[in-house]
Amino acid sequence: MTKPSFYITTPIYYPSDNLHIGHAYCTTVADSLARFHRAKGEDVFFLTGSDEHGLKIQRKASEKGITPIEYVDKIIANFKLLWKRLNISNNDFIRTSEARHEKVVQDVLTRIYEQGDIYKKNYEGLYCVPCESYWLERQLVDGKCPDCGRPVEKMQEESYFFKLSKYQDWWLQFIEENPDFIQPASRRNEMINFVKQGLEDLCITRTTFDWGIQVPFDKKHVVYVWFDALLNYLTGIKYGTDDEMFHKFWPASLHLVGKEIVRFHTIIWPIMLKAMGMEMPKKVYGHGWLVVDGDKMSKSKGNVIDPLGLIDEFGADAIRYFLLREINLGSDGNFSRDALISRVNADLANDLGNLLNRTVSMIEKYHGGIITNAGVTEAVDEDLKVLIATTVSGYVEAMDKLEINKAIRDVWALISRANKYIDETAPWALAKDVANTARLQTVLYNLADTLRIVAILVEPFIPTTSPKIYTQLGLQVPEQFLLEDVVYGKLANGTKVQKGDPIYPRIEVTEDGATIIGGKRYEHAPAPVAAVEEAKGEPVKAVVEPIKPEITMDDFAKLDLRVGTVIAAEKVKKSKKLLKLQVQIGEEERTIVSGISQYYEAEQMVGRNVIVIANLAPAKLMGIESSGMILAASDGNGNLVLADAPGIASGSRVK
Ligand code: ME8
Repeated sequence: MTKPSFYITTPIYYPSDNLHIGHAYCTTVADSLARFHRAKGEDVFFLTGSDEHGLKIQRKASEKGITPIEYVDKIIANFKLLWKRLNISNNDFIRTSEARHEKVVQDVLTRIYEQGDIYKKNYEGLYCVPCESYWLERQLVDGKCPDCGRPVEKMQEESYFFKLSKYQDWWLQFIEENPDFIQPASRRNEMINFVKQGLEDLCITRTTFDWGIQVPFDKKHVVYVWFDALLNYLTGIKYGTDDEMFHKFWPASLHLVGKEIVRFHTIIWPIMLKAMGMEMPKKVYGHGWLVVDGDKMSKSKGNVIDPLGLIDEFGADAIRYFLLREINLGSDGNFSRDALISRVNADLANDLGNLLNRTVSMIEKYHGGIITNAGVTEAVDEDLKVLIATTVSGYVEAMDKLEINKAIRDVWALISRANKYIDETAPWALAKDVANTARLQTVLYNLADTLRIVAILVEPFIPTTSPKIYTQLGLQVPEQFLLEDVVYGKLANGTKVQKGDPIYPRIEVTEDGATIIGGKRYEHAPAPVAAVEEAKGEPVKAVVEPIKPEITMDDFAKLDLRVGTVIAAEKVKKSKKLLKLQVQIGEEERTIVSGISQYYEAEQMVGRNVIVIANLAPAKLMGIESSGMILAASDGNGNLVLADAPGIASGSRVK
């Protein structure tokens, strides 16, 4: 029998900057759904990637004096690092700059052009560069882009247009016949109202810049970034090159996107597919936005949260759990450190962590670690077993409806019930009389089997925790956790538990705001890297230190500042702060140890140009001789950003 297939996608993110917690949220949601469908035994394809073309990226790269591909390569290395650290199980990562994608875009464009749905005309319009969108005067809000509120620019070009208007009636009928296509329902109504106002044909080529895919029938033009980007969903499953794979996964089961890009995915994308004669995706879900401490994330406010810093401090599962548990998928949600810490302590350390710890400890203490189902049951056991069965069915139903936090709440109700079962059955009292041995064995079996079931159910949310639970229960970790195993009684008699460390140490918060987790102290929230990147234009508020006493030009001239290129980097063992860098300065290569490890990953450093004090006397740090120092700006709030000189030859003097 062929397995059902499930194809899920995230938006492909712009590599104009590092990703923040909002992007991590969307990808974590998609990952939990992909994992859930794998646990159902389905054949899953989970795609994410990067949307690399367009004027915005071209301008960012030229500001830095590097080519667009050099610019995006670096940022995409960070995307991939983030997904790895967050345990995202995507099956592929599509980059729109790849040849496989260029071919799909050019083929599709040619096909739609040849059938007469694309035409050329002169166009003058108001363009929003950050959104890569043209607007009509009447669509502007206070003269600004209605999507992002930023100023628009007048642009004039000869362009090709895609006949969206021709498909307006078809679209309205399609939406009427497929009421579940756009979710949640509120977004569906918004889209219907938008289309009813009249669809304009879409300008799908540009001549004012060249960072894009060339239009095959008119080489002066590049393809509009959204027309290019949406097609990633076809390239990712080998459209045009592997029919078997393509037909296995198309139509997509779910395009998960943020609410601001529902329009592109539910109007433009279906019409592109219709023009190509293709089947429609089954569902587009527009999730809500994450705000931070009640405030919209913004680089000027300096409240853009870097997920890598959070993962360093709290671990990936804690962040995933918080995002999935705390936020209703269709609504906006709030991120706050305090709420994160309370959630982790209450749900993961207390409820789940203690249940495992108590159960395994008692099995060791009373039965030498051996789990036995002695079959001496009482009424209270029935209660637990019924709850297991109803939890599982409620969980599956909630996950199928994308009510992820409801599914999590259901599992935690089972965990709480199991903790209560310990109090009700009082194993420590049973242990006092050998006549109760069989009953005690049964009680502890029920607890261990509940934990086995919980481990399978939580895997989509906290995937590194489930193997830890299995290992402590003495079970072999399967390659794939399967929902068919979430039935009571599958835990084999004679299994021997292996007590381990607490799966979630409690997070202590000190008076000065530091956290202590598993004996390690974290001074402050790690720097919001994404904020720092852009803070070059809009400074974050700094703690200003007094200026040092005056020096002369001669004093300054003693410093030899050079551009160096980092050619290798690694963390210094046993140090939280230090990275060991190999830096090329002209012909010379030297080792520099730098205290930037809380702000930059070793992988992010390689290939980066830094500014080095080249004539500083060598010093030993953690036993390593460091020859020079690299310059960085630090504001005393825990933000640190390296001074750099992209595109300048190594060895160049800095004056
Ligand atoms: O729009 N809260 O890319 P993008 C929750 N390249 N989610 C957020 C968020 C927040 N504060 N901020 C961003 C693009 N997101 C296009 C997509 S797809 C063919 C092309 C998430 O880098 C959310 O999912 O601007 C949103 O839709 C997406 O990131 C936008 O990412």
